[in-house]
Amino acid sequence: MDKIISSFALKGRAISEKPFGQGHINKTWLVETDTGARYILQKINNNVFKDVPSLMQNVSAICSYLATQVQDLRECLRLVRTLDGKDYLTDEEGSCFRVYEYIEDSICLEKAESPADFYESAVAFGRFQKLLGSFPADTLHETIPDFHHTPKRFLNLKKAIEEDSFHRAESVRPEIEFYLSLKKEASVLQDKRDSGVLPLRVTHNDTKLNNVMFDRTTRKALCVVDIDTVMPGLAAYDFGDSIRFGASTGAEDEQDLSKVSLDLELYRTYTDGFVTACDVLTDEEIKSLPFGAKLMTLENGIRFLTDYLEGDHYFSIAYPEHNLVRSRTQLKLLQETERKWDQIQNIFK
Ligand code: GN1
Ligand code: MG
Repeated sequence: MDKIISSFALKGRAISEKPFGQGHINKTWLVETDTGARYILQKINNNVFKDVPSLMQNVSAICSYLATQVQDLRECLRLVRTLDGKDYLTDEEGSCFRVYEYIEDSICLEKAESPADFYESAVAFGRFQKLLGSFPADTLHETIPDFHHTPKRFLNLKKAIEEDSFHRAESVRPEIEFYLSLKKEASVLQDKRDSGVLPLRVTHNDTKLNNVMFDRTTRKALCVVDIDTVMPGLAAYDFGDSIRFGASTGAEDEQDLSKVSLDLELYRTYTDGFVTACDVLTDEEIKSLPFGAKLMTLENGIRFLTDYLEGDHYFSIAYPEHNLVRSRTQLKLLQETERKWDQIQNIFK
């Protein structure tokens, strides 16, 4: 680890590194040096991101672009280059590492502690999407092809059920039946995307609350992080994934499903913040937002269940049934969405 850290152009010599954050894909550490400077070191998951050079071209271009748009440097991610001027380092085993400057005096939330926190995150993601409206989209690589192609996510689930390599399908029949019963919903946004009814934008695609850094003192959202999946997509994906994660009253991996429901006050608050900050959305896009929330919940539920059936090779897990637990919270949120659908529609009137 020391050899890796010392290959980057840090201010001072690294004296500590601690695991940081709750991401399910990359490994992340907070590094401190003897000058007091702090950094985020990440090992990029190249099982998920198959083409790291392209990924890092995107990341570097987006960081440079955003740096020209913000007032305060704490409002964008800043890559620290290696001593020989590269955006990332590849070690002898082929693992890839990158370093960002740590955003000082910031905090990361797993759960909104007040509607104001959630509003702030909505403004941050809405602003991010609006700003990237003038980013040259054709220069972006598709870091994970078909990332939000929900019909393909369904096909993956079916394949995992048929192969059943870990003999888990029988024990999760009710979950499988539930998700398969929603198959007809999977193509709704994809069809509108393919036909051009919904415009393609440069979107973040992974808009969990814990992918926003807040100022510790003012609680204002400072900076959107985890930009590995910035790609052309639909506004409804970004809106939807935030609702899925942040408007739930329970954690994504809450085991007690009685604690998991959809908080409509938070839902309304996020909608206000997002639509206000991203004031370029068409009427058709605004109409698509609540369905986006349903679809992102469905898609993540399917992905967690698929990963469980395939032996947990994609998302990090802390215990054997972790992915199954995650797929059950999404299932509960989908039931809640169904039950509250009319009230949700009222938010958009
Ligand atoms: C992953 O890396 P992280 O934890 O921010 C995943 C998202 C899922 C999310 C579920 C590249 O996000 O798509 O919605 O877990 N990222 C990737 O919590 O697959
Ligand atoms: Mg993350």
